[in-house]
Amino acid sequence: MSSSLKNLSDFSHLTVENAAGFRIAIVVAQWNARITGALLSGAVDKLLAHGVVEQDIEVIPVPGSFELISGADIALRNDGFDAVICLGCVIQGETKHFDFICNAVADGVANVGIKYNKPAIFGVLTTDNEQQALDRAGGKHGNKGEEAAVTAIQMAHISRRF
Ligand code: RBF
Repeated sequence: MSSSLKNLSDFSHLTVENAAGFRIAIVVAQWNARITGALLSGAVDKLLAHGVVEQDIEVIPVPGSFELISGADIALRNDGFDAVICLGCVIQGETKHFDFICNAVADGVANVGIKYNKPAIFGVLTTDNEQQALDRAGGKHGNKGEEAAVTAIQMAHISRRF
């Protein structure tokens, strides 16, 4: 399993350029709020550490991960952001909701990025249980929010360059 080999907060294989001047939207789901709150903290701290100023980070809370799709669309349609980061946590339950939500959000976020020609980052944990999510929200496997922030910075640089 890749997560046992790779810590989500280990960026030693990457060169991350300064991100001063970038405007980043973060859409964050309120389901599993303890976990998505930790993802949000990780993402914001990472953006600040790489030079994004607080005023250039817009946090947009949405009810659940399914709404990350329309939240990302709302963020990018006004052309004010260099990237949108989508943060959520979907935990396997007793019904088929897990599969429907995960597939819809992955496809939806990708399609929003293509629609607006801007980076749309998938920072969504999809786990079997809460402990696996906690392990990836600042626990022993790092923080998916940090990984999403670093990905947003890298993709925003690439987007500006070409
Ligand atoms: N949203 C999440 O972000 N994570 C979840 O684990 C999650 N599980 C759900 C399970 C059920 C049975 C339902 C009905 C909704 C769930 N949602 C979850 C909310 C979903 O993303 C969305 O907000 C609602 O379905 C309304 O569109």
